[in-house]
Amino acid sequence: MVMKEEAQQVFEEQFGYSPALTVRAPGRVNLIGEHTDYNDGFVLPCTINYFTVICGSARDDRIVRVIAADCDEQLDEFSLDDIQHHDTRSWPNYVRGVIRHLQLHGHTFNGADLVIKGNVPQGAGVSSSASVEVAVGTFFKALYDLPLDGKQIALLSQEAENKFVGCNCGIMDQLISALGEEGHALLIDCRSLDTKPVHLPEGTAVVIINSNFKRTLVGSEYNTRRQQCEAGARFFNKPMLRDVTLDDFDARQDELEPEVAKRVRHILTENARTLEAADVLARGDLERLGELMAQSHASMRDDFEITVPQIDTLVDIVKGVVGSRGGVRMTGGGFGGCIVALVPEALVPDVQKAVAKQYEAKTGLKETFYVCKPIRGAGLY
Ligand code: GAF
Repeated sequence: MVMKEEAQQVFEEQFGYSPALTVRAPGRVNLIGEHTDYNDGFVLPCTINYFTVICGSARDDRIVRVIAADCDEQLDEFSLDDIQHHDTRSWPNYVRGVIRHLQLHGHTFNGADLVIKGNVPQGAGVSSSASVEVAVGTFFKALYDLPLDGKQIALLSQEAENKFVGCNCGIMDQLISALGEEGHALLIDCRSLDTKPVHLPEGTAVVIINSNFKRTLVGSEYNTRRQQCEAGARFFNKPMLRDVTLDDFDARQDELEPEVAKRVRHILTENARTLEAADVLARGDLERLGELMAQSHASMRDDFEITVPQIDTLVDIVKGVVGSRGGVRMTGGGFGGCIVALVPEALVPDVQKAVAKQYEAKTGLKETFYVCKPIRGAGLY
């Protein structure tokens, strides 16, 4: 049974009637452009064929009932007139937060019954939470015909994550989940929110490998990195690091606090790499893309300091197989999680074999291996 039918079956069993509609929103993997989004910079993510499904129906009162099919079918029930932060469970806040922020933006609607189900790996840095948020926004838009486009749903979802859930993320994850295109990555200008689809070359596989290194530091370290980037922009007297050039940096880097200087260098060089990566990917130049991804990884390891040894080991193993025929780097917020590789499809079995043979032996951890395809962004399912 596919996920849509599984979600619908849970709905019928729990609520005793059939859902009116079903939506889905994908997770994502970022090909390059890490931690640049909250600096108003550039990112190049693509959606993955792992997603969150929501099926449900409107109610004629003010009650919302939500069942999380993957969390032992836990029920969260609340009134639209009193949406509070849930203090003992985390998943309800992604739903409550988006609904609250829809209200704060003036959208009016009645309650709903819904079931949420998903297969985006959780806690791996492939945006399972953003896909839930965007699915909730897309569901209420479809159910109540709300005047919202994908960009607005993404912005609302990010606002909910920042202000209701309490995580200070940028816009990348929600925007790609809402606007992704089948077979394409999306170059996103995180200042203007302009997007440009970049077709993935035929015969190229998007491989994601979860290191299964538990990400524990990610919340606090993410906020520290943000503060250091803000300090860097203030030093140059600019609104954002987007406004600082590499020439500005070269001229004054010695005056900066050394750790801040490294963070700034990562952001400035990563923005340049991301723009070039979009061009070379569009031309199908996997060799140059591979160089840029290697530089990005080194910059995350040495300047932004967000990789861990297990991730570096995984990247080295894959690079050893792929050589100049593709690219590999850590992806996502950092401190564990996943690596991403863009490689010719014919190389995938060799990559998988090398990782299976070497990663556990070197680190004591067993990887999880995914071969993904970019699917269209959030919508009716
Ligand atoms: C997390 C955040 F949610 C994104 O906004 C982005 O900053 C990313 O880390 C790092 O590139 O996924």
